[in-house]
Amino acid sequence: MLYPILTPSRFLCDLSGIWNFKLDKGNGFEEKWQEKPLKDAMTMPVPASYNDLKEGIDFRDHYGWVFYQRKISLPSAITGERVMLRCDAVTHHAKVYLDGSLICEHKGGFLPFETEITTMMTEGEHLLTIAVDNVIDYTTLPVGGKGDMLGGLMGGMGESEDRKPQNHPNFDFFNYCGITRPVRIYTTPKEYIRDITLVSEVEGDSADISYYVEASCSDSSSAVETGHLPCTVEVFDREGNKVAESCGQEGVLHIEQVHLWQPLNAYLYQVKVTFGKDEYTLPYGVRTVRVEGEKFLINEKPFYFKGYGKHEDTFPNGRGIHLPMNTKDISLMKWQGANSFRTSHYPYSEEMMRLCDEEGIVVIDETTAVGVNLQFGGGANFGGEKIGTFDPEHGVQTQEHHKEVIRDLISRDKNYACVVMWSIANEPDSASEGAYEYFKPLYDLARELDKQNLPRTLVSVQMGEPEKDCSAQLSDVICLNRYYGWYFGGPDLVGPETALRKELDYWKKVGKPVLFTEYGADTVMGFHDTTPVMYTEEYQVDYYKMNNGVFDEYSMVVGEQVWNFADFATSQSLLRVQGNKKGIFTRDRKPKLVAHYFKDRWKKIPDFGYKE
Ligand code: BDP
Repeated sequence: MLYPILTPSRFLCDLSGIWNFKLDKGNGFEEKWQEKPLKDAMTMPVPASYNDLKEGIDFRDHYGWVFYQRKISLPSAITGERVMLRCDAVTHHAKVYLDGSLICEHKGGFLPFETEITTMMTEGEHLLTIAVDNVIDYTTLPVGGKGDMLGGLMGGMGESEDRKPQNHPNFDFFNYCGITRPVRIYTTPKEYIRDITLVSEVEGDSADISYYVEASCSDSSSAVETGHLPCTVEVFDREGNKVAESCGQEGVLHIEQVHLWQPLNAYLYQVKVTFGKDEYTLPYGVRTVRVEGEKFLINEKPFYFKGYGKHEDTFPNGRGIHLPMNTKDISLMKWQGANSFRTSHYPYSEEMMRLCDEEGIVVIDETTAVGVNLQFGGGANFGGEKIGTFDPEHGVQTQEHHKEVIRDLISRDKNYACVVMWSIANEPDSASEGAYEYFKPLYDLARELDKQNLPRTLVSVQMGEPEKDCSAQLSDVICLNRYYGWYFGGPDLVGPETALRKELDYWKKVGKPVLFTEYGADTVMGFHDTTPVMYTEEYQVDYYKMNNGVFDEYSMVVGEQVWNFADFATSQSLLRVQGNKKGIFTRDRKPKLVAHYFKDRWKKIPDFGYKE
């Protein structure tokens, strides 16, 4: 799916601003709120998560639907064009109405969807309503549990009769929701470019970019393929010189003396596609990625990942897009010598992906599959009874939706040079019965859809026995979330060090690259002690020194992504002090002691060839 941009053939209008808003306590659809202006509405900015924007726990933890509404109209200058309404992310489930009629529905809170509104946008004003549901359960991604994820014995008590219905995230981040990314109207000519796919091969100092342009007519629901209009593709370098050109909807663009997109040294070409009257320009970096033995190769050189697991999490935006913070985060990463992050635990905004392409930040792109693991909360997710995550009757029912998410993610992000690996899931129950059968088709699907054949992984949880983890068979890179010295063994660091070595001895035999995608210790900024006790800034430093020391002993460890870049909001629990405090930076991006330790370490570790 193409990112919406303004071009000589495309008009673009951003509907960001203050909308009308109302919480639905259960009667919204019955009273048909979508048909008329909302009564007693409150104001609400779009885009943003709504939860932290008004006061009171009932507002913050609202369960179910909310309604957003505004009027829209179009300038007569665009009459005759195809008009699209695009929502970049609505968390988690959206029903979109125009003048009271349902025009589209979408499940999943972190990927874009769009619908054509050409014929409905007649002269004058129209009422746009977006109803948004935040309910998560065993059919959604992320997964909602039936008990408290961190609560252990509390699991299963969540549904007691005297509690009103509420979400029980089976994951450790606040269930922020609403219209979290821009809503836009854009136009195209009637015959238009539907999608562009680019795949690079590099040979010596030249590159061949294979391209595929999908184009279609808009006036039929069957979207007829059109081969009759002229299609040209031109590539321009940074200075605006044309360096390659081709005709037809499919072909190869040859670039001599190619400038490669490199981590922390990005180079983007502009690929301009013209199809009939339609024109679209895509920034594009040429680079190659592959795994060979224990190595992760970018442009054929062994890369070492230094960086983070992150969140889209700021105050008071919640998960709402925050362009200045994205820029600041990348600046802080560069200050420290970091080169990469994982989009834990959902796809990030397209604006962030484009920024990473520009800035040369390497990205592991993760789906929304977090919480596919019913062993959390002591496994007591079903009225106190343990059930298998993939139990056909009582387990998660997410596989079909998971496929949709993989399809939409790859369709959205396939052309970004910054994306070097697909993460199919975070901490699923991948060592349990049924896991292989659940995941094998998902890995196959990713391979089939991604013409670049990027490596695929799943990020594995410490609870499972490594020997049984299906990621050993399925993943191209072994990604480990490990908490030796925190959840496992802390405050002792000696026993956990031995245990970590023992586990790495096992992975060494598997013969694939190993990447630490999470390790960390909660640390409250300002807590200090001469004896480094848990939660102090000193303990966090010692914890990382121990772990990093072990990583350095193993040649197959190709990177360290710390958990987490910054402190972040999550559900309340006895283990969380006003949020998860594993940040290397605080939520407002002030460095903890350990940020300086990592700066020192990462500045000394080269991006390429660290363990040679
Ligand atoms: C891992 C999860 C991550 C949590 C982290 C933690 O992948 O989302 O926030 O642990 O406990 O299990 O801090």
